[in-house]
Amino acid sequence: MGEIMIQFNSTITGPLRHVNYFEKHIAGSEGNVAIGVKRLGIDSAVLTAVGEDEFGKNILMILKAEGVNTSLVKIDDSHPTGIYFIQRGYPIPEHVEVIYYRKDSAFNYLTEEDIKGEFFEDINLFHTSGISLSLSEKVRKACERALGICLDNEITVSFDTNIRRKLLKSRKEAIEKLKPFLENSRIIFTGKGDLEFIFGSEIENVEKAAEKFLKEYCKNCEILVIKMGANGSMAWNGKNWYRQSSFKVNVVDEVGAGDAFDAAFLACYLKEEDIQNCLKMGSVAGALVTTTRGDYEAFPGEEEIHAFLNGVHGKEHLR
Ligand code: KDG
Repeated sequence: MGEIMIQFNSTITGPLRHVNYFEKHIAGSEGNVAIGVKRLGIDSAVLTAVGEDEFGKNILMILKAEGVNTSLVKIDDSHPTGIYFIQRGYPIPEHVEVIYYRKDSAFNYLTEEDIKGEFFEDINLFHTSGISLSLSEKVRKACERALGICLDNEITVSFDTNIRRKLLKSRKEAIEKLKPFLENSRIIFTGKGDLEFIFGSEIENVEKAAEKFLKEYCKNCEILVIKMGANGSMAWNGKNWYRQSSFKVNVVDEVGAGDAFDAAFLACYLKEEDIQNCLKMGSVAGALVTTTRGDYEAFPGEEEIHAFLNGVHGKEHLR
């Protein structure tokens, strides 16, 4: 469950006022996850809303082409599809900035009443993220209703903290809004930056911080995954910590890497593979999607994962 938007990805570096050409993609964290798991053979559906407009049609067209079930997508004739821009290398070189135009978008008007019990029949896992909880009050309540239905039906809830500083003003606000999902999710993905935001201070020992996070906020969590970009990833299953290095690739666009990681990890989890392998697949997918512009385009299927691991980006390129 989450917002899928149109992404206008700058083709050059510099301030947007001087950018004349953009690449158009569809993007949005939870939608990226739905596409990713489907590419790895797991059926998925997205619970979202788009406007009754060309961009909404674009999103539906791509989701359908990817084989993602779109029957739960609400088409809103009063609000537009959300959009955002990616500005590159300015004002911080090597850095991308995400600029949203989504305040009044269709997804923000999704309500509790839109979330029906029957949407959750026959599903094994529900995934959303902190982005959805940071948008409108309406949509946050809709997410909480979805959570309630999942808990009543013993559906595994997976949650990525996905803290977006442009959407959350303070640590207090983040904790308040994320709390129900932190408390009730069985699988939680987070990152060092998100933990720093939640604790309000810099973290030196990620393991210790993660254990504190589990103890203070995540009482039903069975698997905690910490993504650390180029510094690898780690996962805790209640007994042990597992670690995975990241794969070195030429990064073109890092936006979407975390979602690719989640998708590949979840696909492996749903196939009951061991946690170490889930981390490894997450790392491959996370690395691969950074090699092209757009969030999900380079997300691998099984075949591409094997090709990647056997090919030039193999073991010798492990950091
Ligand atoms: O994870 C990638 C997303 O952050 C990006 O596609 C935009 O979903 C997005 C958001 O809300 O920031």
